[in-house]
Amino acid sequence: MRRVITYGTFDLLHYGHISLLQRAKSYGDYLIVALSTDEFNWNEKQKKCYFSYERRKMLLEAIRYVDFVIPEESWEQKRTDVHEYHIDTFVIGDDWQGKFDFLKKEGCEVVYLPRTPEISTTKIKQELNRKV
Ligand code: C2G
Repeated sequence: MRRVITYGTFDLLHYGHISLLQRAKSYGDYLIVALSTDEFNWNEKQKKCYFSYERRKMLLEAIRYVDFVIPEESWEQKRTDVHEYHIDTFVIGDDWQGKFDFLKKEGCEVVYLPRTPEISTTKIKQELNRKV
């Protein structure tokens, strides 16, 4: 069984996220999503999520491509995650191009996928604010 992992915030879940998850799943049989906790988002990414971790986790678990959701609590956990979960392939959007190549040394394939360019959580929030 080929195991894939990806990481992210996935707030205001949209079709760009789904497309990433669908493509990530195509690299294996089992997809783990390491979901950024509310604390990690705020402390490390200065992101204030609209939905709480539990709500974002519930949404991800409802997606057919997602097999298991774990918390992302630190930047460093990727190295241990790939061993703990016997990961074959790490997948993430190409906005992170090159940032996680160190995982190749852990015996993990690293894949950067093209983002869906026209959609983002920030854009959704901006457009909703304009319509108010
Ligand atoms: N994504 C995408 N297209 C978009 C928006 C997002 O393909 N229009 C992808 C991102 O490239 C990422 C995933 O969907 O692979 C989740 O996006 P975010 O929630 O924005 O994730 P991010 O904040 O980049 O967190 O340790 C890694 C970080 O946790 C990644």
